[in-house]
Amino acid sequence: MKRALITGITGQDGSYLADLLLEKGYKVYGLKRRTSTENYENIKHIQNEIEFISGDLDDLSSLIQAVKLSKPNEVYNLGAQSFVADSWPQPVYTAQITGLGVLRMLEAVKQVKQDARFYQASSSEMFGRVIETPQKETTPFYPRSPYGVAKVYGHWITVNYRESYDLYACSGILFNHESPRRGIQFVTRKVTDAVARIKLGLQTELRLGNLDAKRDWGFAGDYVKAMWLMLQQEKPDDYVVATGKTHTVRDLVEAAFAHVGLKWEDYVVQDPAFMRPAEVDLLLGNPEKAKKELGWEPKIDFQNLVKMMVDHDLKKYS
Ligand code: F7E
Repeated sequence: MKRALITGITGQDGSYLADLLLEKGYKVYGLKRRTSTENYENIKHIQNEIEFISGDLDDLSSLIQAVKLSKPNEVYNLGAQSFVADSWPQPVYTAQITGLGVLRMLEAVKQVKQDARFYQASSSEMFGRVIETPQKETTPFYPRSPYGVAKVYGHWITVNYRESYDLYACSGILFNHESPRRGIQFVTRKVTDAVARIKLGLQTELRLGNLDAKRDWGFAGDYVKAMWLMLQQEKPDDYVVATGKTHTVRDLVEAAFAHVGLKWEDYVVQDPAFMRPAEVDLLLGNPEKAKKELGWEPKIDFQNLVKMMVDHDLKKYS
C-alpha cells in the first residue's frame, strides 16, 4: 500500500487529491494545522479514512515528525497562504508559509526520507506581468504580488533540491482551478455563491473589483490528476497545467448570471476595495508538455465549470 502525506488537505486541492489517492488505494496522511475553529467541510466525506498529523509549515520540527510518522512514498505540498489579495496586508506571513514553508517541507523529506517523491504546488501567478503568451515551462517569471514572489522562491528551491540532492521533486505550475469546494473569497466562488443568493432573493448586489482581468480557469478535480501523474514518471520535471483558454472576469460573471436567467449588469457593482495594488492582467497557459508527456487532459471546460458551481450553490441555499 502506497503512503502519501498531503499538506493543505482541508483546502480545495487537498480534498480532491485525497479523494483520488484513496480511490487508488493509498494510505493518506494529512498535515493538520492548529486553528481556533476547525473547517473540515471539504473532507467531511472522507474524514475517517485520513490519518491526521499535527503540524505547521512554519515549524520544521513538526514536519520532520510528520515525515517520520507517515513514512510517505509521496509528499504533496499544497499548503500555503493562497489568497493573492491578502498577500499585500500579510507579506511576511505569506513569505514564511508560501515561500519558506516549501524549504522546510523539502528539508524534512531530505533529512528523513530522501526517496519520497515530492510535489510542489507552483502557480501561474509566478508569470505575473507576462513576458510571453501563452505561458509555458520556459517562460520567465515576473511575479506581481508578495504571493507570486513567495511562489517563485518555492518553485526554485524545489528545482534546487532536485538538482543538489537528487530528490524526485516536481513543480506543477497550475493555472487557476476552481470547483464547488473553492474558498468563498476567490472570484469564481464569490460570483457563483452570489448568483445563487441573488436568484433566491437572499442578496441584492455583488461587489467586485477588476472585471477586465483574464484567467485560464480549469476544474480542480482535473488538475489533481496531473499532480499525481507527475509523481509516477521515470524522471522528475516541471509542468504547466492549464486549459489553454482564457476568459475575463466579466465573461465569468456573464456566464454565471445567464445560467439562472439574470442579466449581470443589473446586480454587479464595481468596488475599488477589491482592486489590487498590482494586477496580473492576463494568464493563458500552454499545457502541451503535460498532455504529451503525462497523457493529461482537462475534462471540464469553462462553461460547464461555471454551471457546476452555480448549480451547487443554488442547491446549498435551496
Ligand atoms: O482572482 C479579479 C482579481 O482571487 C482572479 C489563487 O488560487 O489562482 C488564484 O489567484 C481575478 C484577479 O484568483 C474580484 O483581481 C475581480 O484578477 O480568484 P482570484 P487569483 O488571484 O488569480 C492562482 C493560480 C493561485 O495560485 C492563487 O493561489 O479576479 N477580481 N474582482 C477579484 N478577485 C477576487 N478574489 N474578488 C473580487 O471581488
